[in-house]
Amino acid sequence: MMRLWGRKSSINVQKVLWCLAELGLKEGKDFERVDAGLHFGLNDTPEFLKMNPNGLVPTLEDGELTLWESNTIMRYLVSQYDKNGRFPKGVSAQYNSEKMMDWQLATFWPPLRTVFLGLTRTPEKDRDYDVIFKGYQTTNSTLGLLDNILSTQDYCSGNQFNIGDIVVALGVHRWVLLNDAFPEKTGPRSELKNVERWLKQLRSETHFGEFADKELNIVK
Ligand SMILES: N[C@@H](CCC(=O)N[C@@H](CS)C(=O)NCC(=O)O)C(=O)O
Repeated sequence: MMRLWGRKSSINVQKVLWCLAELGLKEGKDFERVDAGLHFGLNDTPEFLKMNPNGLVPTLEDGELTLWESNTIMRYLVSQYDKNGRFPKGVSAQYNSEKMMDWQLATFWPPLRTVFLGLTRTPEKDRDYDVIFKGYQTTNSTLGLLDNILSTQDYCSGNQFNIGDIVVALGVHRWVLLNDAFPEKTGPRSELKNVERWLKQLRSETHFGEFADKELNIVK
């Protein structure tokens, strides 16, 4: 059986779990999941490092294949397991989604990751609040671009839901939670009507609500 390594509180594991759910693959029946990372440990053992030398989750084992990098794992799952056409096919659908996945990794997430790590993983005495504030405000501007995209199409990946929406939505959800929990440290959060509409739509049409954090996981 396919095996996924990773704790449910990891945003990168959440991406994979949400994708599996959209594909109709069930934990315990179609794949098993092993809690790993943070207080669960395991990800620094020699056995784990043989599978993933980065010592990070998620890591997926499927038969002979071992994969790491959440976005790659999702691409693999869709290519192998989308038997019912949950995700759109065709060059333009695929690459409009790929574009958003690369944008999430390279542009959108890095400044927000600094905010997330600063506020939830760093002891108060070591925090750089200037960097945290700037990271959050940079993300506000970056998400203005997403809001514009969503003013002319239903999903960030195009007019159909795709895995690009999964990776971006989980990050946007953290952007909301960080401001809710630490408004005075992040500064104001931009009002983005189209982004709000899209998140609402994902909650009602997809498995988003099952995997997104209910609240920030704070470990310091
Ligand atoms: N680029 C990697 C990043 C993986 C990553 O940073 N994983 C974090 C959790 S989100 C991790 O394993 N942290 C160590 C831990 O949980 O112990 C991916 O997308 O899979």
